[in-house]
Amino acid sequence: MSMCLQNKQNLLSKQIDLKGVEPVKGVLQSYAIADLRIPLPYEVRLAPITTYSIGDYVSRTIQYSEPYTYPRSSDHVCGFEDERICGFSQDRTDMFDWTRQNRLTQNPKRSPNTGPETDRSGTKDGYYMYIEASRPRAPGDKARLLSPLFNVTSVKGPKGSGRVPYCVSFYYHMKGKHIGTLNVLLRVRSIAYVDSVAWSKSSHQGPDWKKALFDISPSGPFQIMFEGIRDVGYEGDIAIDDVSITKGKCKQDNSVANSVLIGGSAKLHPQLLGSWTTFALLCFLHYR
Ligand SMILES: [Ca+2]
Ligand SMILES: [Ca+2]
Repeated sequence: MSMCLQNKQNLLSKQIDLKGVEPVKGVLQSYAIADLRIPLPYEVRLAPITTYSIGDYVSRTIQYSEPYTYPRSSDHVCGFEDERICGFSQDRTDMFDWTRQNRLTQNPKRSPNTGPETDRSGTKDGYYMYIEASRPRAPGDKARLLSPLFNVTSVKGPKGSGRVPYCVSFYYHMKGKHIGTLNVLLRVRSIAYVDSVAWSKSSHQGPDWKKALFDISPSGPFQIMFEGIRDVGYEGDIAIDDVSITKGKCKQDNSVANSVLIGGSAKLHPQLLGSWTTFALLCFLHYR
């Protein structure tokens, strides 16, 4: 088994010694690489070496994601004002991406019958995230936006219950005759991950930003995922803003209006996403 790592600066080739152990199809094998430099992207090529020859390689591009937490652990409100969007990330297994924009960057030819005029704060330069329903989108197309990972494994709930409730709060804008569905999913990570729908809304919800507020009780490290699903037509833009994910049950007056972060500059707090700093590479080995 050999492996090549390549970035623009250099090429690194290593032979992986399986120590006489036959790899088993479908079983995950891991191999740690210590001397990578971040944040360079690398192309990884993995090729089997048999007694006859070197086989075809499989190739993947890997990229380091910087650990990120909200500026203060007390508020956790993301208004998407910083281009790093508070550590949220686009899902790459869906059909399209959420777009970040404000009133100044809106397309002047956009349909007035769908999408918000401004972000939730009502300012021209305030940003929001949205899905654009115009071409080339097709009915059923999905775009997913993932929150940072909340690593709750080491936290004990009240009276040792093991589950810590979290309050999820955000604003949504769903205006238009072709509005599809906005799902909020709870993704709990263990060896694989399990997604469950925690909140869902479909069809036209009026011309204004509306607030969603609900509790979740994740059983382990989790992410919140916003899934926009496009319906049959172009008047179906769905937008979100001011997302807050805080420990503890939701309070009636849990308004994020007073604690919106403008700018959202962040300092690194390694304890929340410490696992992301481990630059381990996992490859499935493909044998013929
Ligand atoms: Ca905003
Ligand atoms: Ca996507």
